[in-house]
Amino acid sequence: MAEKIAKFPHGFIWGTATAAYQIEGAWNEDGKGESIWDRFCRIPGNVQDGDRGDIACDHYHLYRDDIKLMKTLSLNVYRFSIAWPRIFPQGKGGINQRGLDFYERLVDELLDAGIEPFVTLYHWDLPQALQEEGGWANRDTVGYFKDYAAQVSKRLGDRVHYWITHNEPWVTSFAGHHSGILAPRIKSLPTALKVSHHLLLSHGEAVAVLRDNGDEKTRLGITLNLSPAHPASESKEDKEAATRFDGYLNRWFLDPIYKGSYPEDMMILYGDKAPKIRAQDLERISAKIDFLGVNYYSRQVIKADTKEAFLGLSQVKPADTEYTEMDSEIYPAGLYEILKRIHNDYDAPLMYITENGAAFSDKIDKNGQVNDKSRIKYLKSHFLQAHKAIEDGVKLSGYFVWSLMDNFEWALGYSKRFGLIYVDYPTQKRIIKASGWMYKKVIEKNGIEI
Ligand code: GCO
Repeated sequence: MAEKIAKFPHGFIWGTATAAYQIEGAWNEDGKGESIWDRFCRIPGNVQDGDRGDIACDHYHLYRDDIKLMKTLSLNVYRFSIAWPRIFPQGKGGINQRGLDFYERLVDELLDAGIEPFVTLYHWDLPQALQEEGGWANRDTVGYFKDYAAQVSKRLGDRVHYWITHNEPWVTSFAGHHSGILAPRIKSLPTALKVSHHLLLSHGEAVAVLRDNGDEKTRLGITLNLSPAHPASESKEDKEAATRFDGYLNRWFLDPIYKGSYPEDMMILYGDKAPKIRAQDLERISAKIDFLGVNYYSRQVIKADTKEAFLGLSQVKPADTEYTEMDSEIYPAGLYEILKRIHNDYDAPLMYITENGAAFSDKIDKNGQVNDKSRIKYLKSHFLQAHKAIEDGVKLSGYFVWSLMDNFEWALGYSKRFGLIYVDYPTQKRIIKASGWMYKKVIEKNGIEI
């Protein structure tokens, strides 16, 4: 029987994503300053098993070998982040050229391998010195971020064409400053909301400066973590609760960027805790961008819950379905749904899936291989939903799997493995998993066998 292939459009790009703190290690080398994650990990109880990113995948030293592996996987593109404290150890003031040198070597090596770099400027590792001055809750940080974006793009802008200002500002805001499960471990709703506004503002400011330092090839965007919010039942209460959750997670970020306004229902709900917005802020935030990065992992099922004080809702775990090691529901149709919804509600922007992937308890078998069947199934089912979205008119131009290799999963330390490549941390040996070999085939065919 002839195999059937779901073909992607010509020019569709395939890659993987990582983040500096999760893979680089070399936490205090070559003049790097301390980040809020270096600090957070040193406080007992913050990270599972007391793990920290001091060494991580030692990518800072092994990047050449890692790029060889990317070549083996036939990647077209590679998304990575720059550690702000490598460039400005104190967050502002004196530049550390050795930090910029590292990223220049990385970019040049990627380009030599024929791999296009996608650079994220902020993937959560704020210089600790800026945190001492209030971090993202301090409006001055917006200006420091702009200076950082200016210096990095001055050095790399002739070779890097794709820039992502922020990774998942919802996580920085709410997981960092409301639930406080991530750095800098603050637990205050007004602070979290203020942080979200400053992050968005810094995005707009960075877009302006990246545009100035760029050329006609420059493409700018932001990455948001988005999920459809489904009501747990048909009841009016559950439906309204799902709408609130959608406002909290999705619209709070999408609306200011694409419509130049915060969602009114959420402004009313947050009341006097809502951020203070100055004239022109929203105009800056909604500066024209070239693409939206979508990180998709799962959907959220929501029910009304009057006992819950913040949004009056709680999350429901559907039964009779599969879950990843992160305990997140495997729900590929949600990817199609969120892409289609953005397409319809936000004027059909060009999009990339900048993260999608799953953690499973991978084991090396007796032949030294990692046969991660669950990940293969997870990825293929999501690729097919992306394919369907494109067929239905969504402007999706590329796909980045999270992640290139197993790495430091934030507060869960090294306990969760997301990679297409297995990392044996004590030896830093890498093994391409079966999912990596599957992905290589997908890339080479620009399509998926069905
Ligand atoms: C994310 C984070 C990644 C995580 C991944 C898996 O952007 O959520 O960017 O750093 O490791 O999502 O949880």
